[in-house]
Amino acid sequence: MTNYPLSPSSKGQPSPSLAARFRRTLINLVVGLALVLAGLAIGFQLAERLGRGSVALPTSSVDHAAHGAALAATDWPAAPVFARGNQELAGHLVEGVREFQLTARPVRWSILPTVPVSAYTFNGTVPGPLLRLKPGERVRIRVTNELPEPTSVHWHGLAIPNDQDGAASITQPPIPPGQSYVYEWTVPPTPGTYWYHAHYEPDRQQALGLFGALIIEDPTEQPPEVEAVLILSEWTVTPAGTLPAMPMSGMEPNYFTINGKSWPETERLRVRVGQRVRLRFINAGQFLHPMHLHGQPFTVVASDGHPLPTMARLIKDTLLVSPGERYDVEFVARAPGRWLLHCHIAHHTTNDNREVEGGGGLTLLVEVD
Ligand SMILES: [Cu+2]
Repeated sequence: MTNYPLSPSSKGQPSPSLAARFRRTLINLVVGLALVLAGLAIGFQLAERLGRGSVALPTSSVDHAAHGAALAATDWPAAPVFARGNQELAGHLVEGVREFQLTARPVRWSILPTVPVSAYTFNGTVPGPLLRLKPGERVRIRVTNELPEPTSVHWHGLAIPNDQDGAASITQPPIPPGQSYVYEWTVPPTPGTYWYHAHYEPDRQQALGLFGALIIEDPTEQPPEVEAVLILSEWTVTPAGTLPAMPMSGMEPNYFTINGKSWPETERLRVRVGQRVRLRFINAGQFLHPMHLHGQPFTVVASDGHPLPTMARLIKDTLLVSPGERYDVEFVARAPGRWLLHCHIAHHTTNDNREVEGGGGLTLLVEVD
């Protein structure tokens, strides 16, 4: 084993002169500075290689205590009790580009006349506006953030440029409160069912209602006589207020909504025998929902926006729609009656564990005559 000499002074040798000490300090400073510069250079090169060298992307600073705390914001503006989300937003054509305004803002939203929730909304409703776009058209979507926290918008399922993807802290800085951000892209040539949702802390913001449907129309198709876009989601409503994020244990959601309303406030589908019906399911929540139709099966015609070839089309009466998934199903109304469409996880067809007027939560009536 080698014994290295200790410092000169510990060996009883004379102390170095003032000039020598000054020289050594200077050398130490120069070496230290060189190491810092080398470290910075390597860091920048790495960032460059990862493709994020040019933009400073602030990351989200999460206050974990506030993240999951109940929201009982009684001072938020209240949407009318019977307001409906998922209403088509036409936008304005400006020099060949269709412009839309989406404003993220907090609202007291009624999922039932007696059950208001503290919601984060696009344009004041849950879900936000329905965007129906044409393949190949250019759109410019200004998102204004009136929330008390940052946000961003992801265009789920769309093959668009990476810098328009809306993943906060990954492809763009989060949009700070009080500011706007403009997305602009060309609608891909892939007709089908898509959606948009917040991509800044989606466990909170998406769960609180920041989502909406986005349909790319098919100009070549013969549309069905009846079509419904059905966005599924969940809420946890406690005496202390609305829980924004999924609790870590012990408590599942107690309210379930289709287009922001629980049964019996969900919409009614009115159909005549022989009419073709298309349902576009979008699961904007965090739970699985096996959706079941009474009285007849349906055909699954599209998966995540993409039409299925005839050989791949399943005929089902119960279809599992997982979080983030979309399925388009079609059927020709067979017989008159009051036919239920509901989730087959029975708990999801209750309102706070109670059945009301033959259902609850994810229940919807198809009235055929
Ligand atoms: Cu369910």
